[in-house]
Amino acid sequence: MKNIKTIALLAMFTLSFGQLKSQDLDTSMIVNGVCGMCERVIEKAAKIEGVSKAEWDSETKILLLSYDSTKVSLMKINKSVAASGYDTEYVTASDEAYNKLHGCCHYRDPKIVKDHESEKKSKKK
Ligand SMILES: [Cu+2]
Repeated sequence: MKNIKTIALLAMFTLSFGQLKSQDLDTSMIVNGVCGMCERVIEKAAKIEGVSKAEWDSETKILLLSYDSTKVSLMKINKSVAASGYDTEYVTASDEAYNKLHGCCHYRDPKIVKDHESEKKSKKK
């Protein structure tokens, strides 16, 4: 009787560990943006329920994600980021959301993108 209980407990542990492993998916995608302010907005928008990690890099434009696929879909994360005003690989932000961004974050404006690039170069010197 005791043995059966032990086996049942072990089986339960193994199952729950297996589930934890398969639930959290790691992925990455491109999100358009230019600066540190964009980083904060993008990461906050991406970190909805079910997302355990959201890290965006302004130089590579890559958003690293870890999310629980049983709680949230990748599309939902994309839509949340787009709603904050940023274009993702899969969802384009509405002009309305984009226009609400801070002036220096208007990544669709080539002049602003260029300004940020020269900013970075001068910082490196
Ligand atoms: Cu910005």
